[in-house]
Amino acid sequence: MSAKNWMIGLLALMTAVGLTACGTTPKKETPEKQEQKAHEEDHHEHEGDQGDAAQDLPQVEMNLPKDVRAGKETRMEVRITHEGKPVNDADDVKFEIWKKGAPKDEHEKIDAKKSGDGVYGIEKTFPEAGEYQVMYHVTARGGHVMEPAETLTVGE
Ligand SMILES: [Cu+2]
Repeated sequence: MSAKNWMIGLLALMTAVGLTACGTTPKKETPEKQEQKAHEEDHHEHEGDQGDAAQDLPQVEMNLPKDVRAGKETRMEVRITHEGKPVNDADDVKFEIWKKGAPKDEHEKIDAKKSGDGVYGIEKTFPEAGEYQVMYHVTARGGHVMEPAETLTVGE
């Protein structure tokens, strides 16, 4: 009985790791698949030493601007909080941006800079109008937070 429960637990953990994993490991210049694997292993370690991780993860709120135009500098920000307070010591905050349908190796990753209390942002000029996907990757307080990309429409 305990062996079976253990298997279920392992499966649940693997699912959780899979959901939070991303292919962003800028320190290594390895092919994408290896990067992904390395990243997943990072997550795995976090899970192990943290126990009830979900409860402790920082909260990230992304507000994409409404009226975005091609060729015009656009500011995008996330606000990070942890246990109700702004997080000003995030280890790594990145934006990942790509034109809808673009392959993974054409995704642009931009490091965000802290610009306010718990606020981190980037400036990006979109070269052409169209539909873009935007997502964030936040590493802070021993956890990694990311969510499925949001669509941003860039006008002429
Ligand atoms: Cu990520």
